[in-house]
Amino acid sequence: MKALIIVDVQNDFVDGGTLAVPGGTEIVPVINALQANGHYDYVVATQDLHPANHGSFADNHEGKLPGETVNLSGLDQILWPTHCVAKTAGADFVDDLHQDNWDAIFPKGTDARIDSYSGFFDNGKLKATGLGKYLKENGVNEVHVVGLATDYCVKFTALDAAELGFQTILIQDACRGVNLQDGDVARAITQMKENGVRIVDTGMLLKGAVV
Ligand code: VGL
Ligand code: ZN
Repeated sequence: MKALIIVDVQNDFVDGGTLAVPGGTEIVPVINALQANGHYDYVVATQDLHPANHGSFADNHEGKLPGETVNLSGLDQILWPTHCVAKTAGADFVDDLHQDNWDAIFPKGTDARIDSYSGFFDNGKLKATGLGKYLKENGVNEVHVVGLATDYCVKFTALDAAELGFQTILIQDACRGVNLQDGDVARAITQMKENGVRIVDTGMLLKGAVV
């Protein structure tokens, strides 16, 4: 069984959002084409969903700016602009993204004291979101990961998927990265490859060239 995991394609991560990932809007039609292909037994999405007082927001640390690092519950935490606050439009999925065929949605980052880049676990791996259990219970053995951002939530989702034993494919052109530091996306791709994640393009999949 194959699942498509759509990571954090939410208004705050695309053009006009508070943490807009460059080119983020461009992946929406690509992901829609992948969903329409009928290739997947399951389509699931993750949703970055923070309380307003979340510890990853620079606004919640006096005198700190986005891009700076603090200690949050014992872990190094990069500070971000306030984003994906629950019950705000920024946390909603992008309107043009087809959502009618989704099987499940997994929220993450809901605890103010801990961030959660991966769709499977929070950053300290204290709690699971339920995504891994859901996929295993449904007999999924292969996952394809797409979404935002390549160098954060997509990367950690793909790494955890591989570690959990799923055959894991990253569909490179259906993702975009933040590139806080030059080369972050390229390094993320290398790290995923080194950990057993296969890197492909949408064109290869739609042609049936990925087996
Ligand atoms: C993300 C930074 C903060 C992501 C989420 O979805 O990649 N990045 N929160
Ligand atoms: Zn976040």
